[in-house]
Amino acid sequence: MSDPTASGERRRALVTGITGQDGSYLAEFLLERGYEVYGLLRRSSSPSLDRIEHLVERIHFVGGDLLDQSSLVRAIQESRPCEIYNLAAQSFVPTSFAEPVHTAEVNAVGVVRLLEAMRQVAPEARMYQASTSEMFGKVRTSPQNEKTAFHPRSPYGVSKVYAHWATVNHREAFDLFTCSGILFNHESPRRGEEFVTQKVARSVARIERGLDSEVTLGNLDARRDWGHAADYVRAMWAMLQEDEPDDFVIATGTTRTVAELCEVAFGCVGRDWRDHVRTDPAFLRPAEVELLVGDATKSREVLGWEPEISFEELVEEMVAAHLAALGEA
Ligand code: NAP
Ligand code: F7E
Repeated sequence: MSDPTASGERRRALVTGITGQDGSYLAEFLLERGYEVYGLLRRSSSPSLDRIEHLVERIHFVGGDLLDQSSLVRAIQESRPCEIYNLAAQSFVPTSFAEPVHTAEVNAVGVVRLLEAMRQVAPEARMYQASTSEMFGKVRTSPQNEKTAFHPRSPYGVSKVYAHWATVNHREAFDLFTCSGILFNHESPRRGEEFVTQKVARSVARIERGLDSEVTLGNLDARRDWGHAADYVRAMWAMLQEDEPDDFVIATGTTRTVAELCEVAFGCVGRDWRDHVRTDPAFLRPAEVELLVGDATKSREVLGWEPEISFEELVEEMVAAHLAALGEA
């Protein structure tokens, strides 16, 4: 395949998972930098373009699915990317317990399909793989960095460990420029409704507007290192601009419990979270990740990456977005 930038064309990026939270922020980021953005769109009875509604005119969509090898080959042939960002996944941990085989097909084997398509069609391209702090699972040491051993605690975590090592192995075996970004939890007003930050933010707004009186959660003691998706997509791009491919942890270095998240979120509207939060064992997981806190020293030193949005600003933005969507009281 010819080098698309050789003739002075705009740089091209292929983004899988473009309809998801990170895909929408990454598409904005790449478009701002003058990239021609191609988004892989899988067939569905009604495409979920809500998060990229404001960008659809500026994105080239190519059909494809991580479950289908030939569609990935065609998507790369059509888009001729310099950079491939693999953000597509079955990303909800509880669903991975209910659908472990589907999760493995998409998140693990799907990545091998994409790596092989890249090797066949665009071996000179650079690829980013969306790895996760869930790979650390039952953590061996804290904080977790690129050298911390993996011990995943869900079919989701297991699938991502496979994909991580497939990414490393294709780099070592076939000399491909493939990077694995080990990102800790990152959220935004575009976060899926089922994740705990969005569930809490939405409930705070509904309670404030008198539409609900309480929210039911699972484990309030679990600790997460929560950052903002807009900060984290900058790191994805930065990894692919380095001279050599490598793996990087992206995290804020601070950790909070789900209870602390509730305290900050209900505090945004001057309420005491203990008046509105109840728990139900139905939301507990068969195996839990109790503590995550990342050490992003390498990213700071090599990529010059730092998060800019604080946890409090993030939660406030999420609650404000729900309040605005519900309208004035
Ligand atoms: P998300 O909002 O759940 O988006 C997932 C995306 O994957 C959607 O665009 C979805 O498309 C697409 N997808 C699902 N199955 C697919 C398939 N078979 N073929 C093609 N596309 C498929 O996830 P996110 O929060 O943006 O996360 C992006 C990536 O980072 C994921 O790989 C996730 O596992 C990983 N990650 C996320 C976090 C986090 O805290 N957000 C942290 C670490 C790693 P549809 O619209 O068609 O469903
Ligand atoms: O759970 C606890 C739950 O579902 C966070 C994905 O993006 O980040 C995400 O995975 C914590 C867990 O995210 C409820 O038990 C309590 O300890 O928001 P979550 P996650 O499982 O950490 C990683 C990095 C990814 O890679 C994933 O793709 O909150 N929790 N009560 C609850 N969680 C949910 N969802 N709902 C509750 O009611």
